[in-house]
Amino acid sequence: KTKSTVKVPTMQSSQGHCPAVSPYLRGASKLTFKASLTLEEVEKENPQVAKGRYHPRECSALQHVAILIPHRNRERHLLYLLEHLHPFLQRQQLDYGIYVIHQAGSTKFNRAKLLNVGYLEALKEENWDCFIFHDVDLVPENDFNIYMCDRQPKHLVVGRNNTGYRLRYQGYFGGVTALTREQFSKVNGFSNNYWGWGGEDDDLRIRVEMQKMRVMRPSPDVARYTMIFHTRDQGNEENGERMKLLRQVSRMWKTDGLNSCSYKLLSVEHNPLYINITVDFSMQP
Ligand code: UD2
Ligand code: MN
Repeated sequence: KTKSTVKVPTMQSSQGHCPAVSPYLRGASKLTFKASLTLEEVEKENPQVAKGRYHPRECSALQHVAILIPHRNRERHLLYLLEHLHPFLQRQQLDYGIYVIHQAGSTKFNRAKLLNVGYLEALKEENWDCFIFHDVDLVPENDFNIYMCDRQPKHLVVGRNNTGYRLRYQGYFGGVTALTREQFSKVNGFSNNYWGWGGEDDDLRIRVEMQKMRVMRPSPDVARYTMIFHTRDQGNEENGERMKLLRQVSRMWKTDGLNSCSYKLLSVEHNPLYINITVDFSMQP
């Protein structure tokens, strides 16, 4: 008689670190966005996520990653992003938390400042290694686009569906970026002065380059996103000051950023699938 052998899953040791490449990755996936989707359904599909957080049980994650999503009035997009991002991050075996930073009121939207708030508030809960700054409407198409930080700041959106999957321009740094806690603090975070649409992503790239860091990108065949269709939001009109601001970065970066980010914190709520931070900027100059 043959002895039965128990197959030990070598890549899932109970104590050690997770492997460099997760065994659960699938590659390109076809994304669908069901019109009738509800938050309850997404919660049911993610029973292992609690209070916006997850960690793999089978190994200890290589990085602790905070996903920061600036938000106002894009509930539908947020739902689709949560639906796709949770299983995506779990397949990557990450220890992660998803933070949605919500700007209250109707004053001009300030994406960059919201992301600074997200960084500062998330660090009060946990000493995250890595931060992913993530538009609410961009859904990653390939799970080999790894949501971990690297030795250099990383730009994860090489291409998206509505721009033919090509890099928009050389220095493009918008959409989704990954910086370590140290990289982001070294550049003093984002500028707080970009109200309305545009420029804040270029400002961050200039800060990164001034610190002699270099933007890196995953290969174009994996760094692909679907942007859920939208028009320009009310309250996020094009920022006419942005060219002027972009000429002043070298003069401003040290005093405008994380160290000058003032805001009124209205609430921090731990929902099942994300941590919701609501802030009021209306008192700010
Ligand atoms: C581009 C960049 C984005 C940012 C922006 C200029 C890409 C893929 N993205 O996005 O990173 O640099 O230009 O500011 O190139 N938002 C709300 N509610 C609003 C307005 C904005 O939630 O009322 C958030 C949301 O997360 C959204 C993000 O801000 O994804 C960027 O705004 P957008 O999607 O209107 O701008 P878009 O697509 O031109
Ligand atoms: Mn968009």
